[in-house]
Amino acid sequence: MDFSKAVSVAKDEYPKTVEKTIKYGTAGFRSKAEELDFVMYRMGLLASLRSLNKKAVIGVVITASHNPECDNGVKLVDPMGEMLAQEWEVYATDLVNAKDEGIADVLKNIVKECKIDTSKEPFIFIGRDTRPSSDRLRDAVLAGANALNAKVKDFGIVSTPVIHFVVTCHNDGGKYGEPTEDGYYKKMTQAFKKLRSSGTTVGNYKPDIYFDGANGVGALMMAEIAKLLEGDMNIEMYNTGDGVLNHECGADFVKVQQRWPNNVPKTVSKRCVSVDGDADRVIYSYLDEDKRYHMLDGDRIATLYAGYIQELLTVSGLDLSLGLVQTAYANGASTEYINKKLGVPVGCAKTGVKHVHHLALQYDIGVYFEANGHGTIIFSKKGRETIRAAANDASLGAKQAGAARLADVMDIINETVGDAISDMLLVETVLHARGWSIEDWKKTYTDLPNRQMKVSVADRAVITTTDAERVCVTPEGLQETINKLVSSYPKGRAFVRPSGTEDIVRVYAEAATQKETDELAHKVACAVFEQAGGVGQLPKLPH
Ligand code: G16
Repeated sequence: MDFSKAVSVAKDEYPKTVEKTIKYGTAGFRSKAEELDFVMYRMGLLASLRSLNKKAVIGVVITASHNPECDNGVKLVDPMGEMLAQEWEVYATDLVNAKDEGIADVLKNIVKECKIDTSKEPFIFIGRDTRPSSDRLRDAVLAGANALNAKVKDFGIVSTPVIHFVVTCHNDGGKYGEPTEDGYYKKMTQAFKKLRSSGTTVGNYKPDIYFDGANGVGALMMAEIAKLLEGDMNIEMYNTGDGVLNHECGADFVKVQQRWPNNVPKTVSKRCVSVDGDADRVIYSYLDEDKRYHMLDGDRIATLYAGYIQELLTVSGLDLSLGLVQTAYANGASTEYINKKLGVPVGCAKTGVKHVHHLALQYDIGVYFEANGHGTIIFSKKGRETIRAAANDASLGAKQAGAARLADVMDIINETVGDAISDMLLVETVLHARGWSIEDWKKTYTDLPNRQMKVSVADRAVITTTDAERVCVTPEGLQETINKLVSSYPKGRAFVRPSGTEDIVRVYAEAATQKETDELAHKVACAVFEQAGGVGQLPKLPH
């Protein structure tokens, strides 16, 4: 393959503008949008080679998800909807950090090491979020694809989960669904309607929600879904695009700030569903009679799902393993509830869907969720086949009905990746099946008070961790300080880790009361600031 065009376009149109080393993070490259043109161009090149390597369509999503509107980023999607394989993250990092004239050598090396047959035509699916910079950065990806003569299908402005879905559907010959945006809406809403055929208002459950679209693509997608669900759900939409993306609204805002999103009416007991900037995360909230804020995050969703699936497995009599995977951010109370009350095995992985997904693969039915609302359910081949066979076996009597419901759950859920809208539809399904209000759901267990903080440091790479990020290895002495602080708070727990999507260090703390939790989080944040090269002002005590 001749890479001279790739080099000349890089030099003339997409020259490298950043000297610092850039790393492939938790979910791809993410930075200020103005620093990313050359990165996107090179990801167009890389996605083309990956497509040849896998002899399949590869997805590219231009988004910085929950980050502020001025940021942007890129996520690469492997053939079966997985995140880009980790060995290719290394190639991505090499390619992005090469000098313009060094691109050809990196590309040649990838071709050689992966024994890529370059005689075929690469094929890429591309999608982007609503950020103003996304259009320009899409052109940069296209230029990279074009330099390697790739065929490209541009899906325009779509959520990240849609690209995961269409890539999977195309590569498996349509078994998973129709590889179009419409096919995505159709598959989920049809299964949803089937599961709720017994009527909309059941017990304490009412089919009314507020939807907080974070002023992003989730609002556009929900507008389509709402049309298809007319009569089944009453969805009132807020933060649909008039305001700034992710600003004082959306899943990350409500989760981290533990506050009701801006612009959404403060109606007591109403379920509010917040999604993030690329609609792959979801968080539920409500206000009680005293207008106190309550949040039901990824941990709550995971426990709701696991309990429901466990029940369906009992009804259907199917012998399939069920397990749940969380990260260090999971609330201690949720882990205890899963272990002790549900009796479902629970594992802990590093932050990032790629890590939790991997661990969930060991079960026939693996539920994985990050507390930030990013997660899904995956089914093994055996799990899928067993469920489908039982769902079609009339001789099973009542057991068949349980299996049929499990089969519908498989159709609602977007197995390819965490998907805010599909996750929401399954939450609504379970609440409906149980006749639960959001307060009923909240009563299942009591969260330990928790707090997240961000600390700016000169170089967040000085923080390294181990044990699924629960223990800090460097800088030396920081973990000892954290241990000492934690030991003086009943039910205390805290950890620190460098973010893989923002230029900050994240701090998480839990303790018996909110006041103590805030104090502990603040003390740990100050320790990070002092021992890991903090910049700017000392972190302030949260209120
Ligand atoms: C991405 C990843 C998530 C991760 C989040 C935060 O989410 O896909 O798995 O939890 O980043 O990562 P970090 O704490 O390293 O910044 P998204 O929704 O921003 O793409």
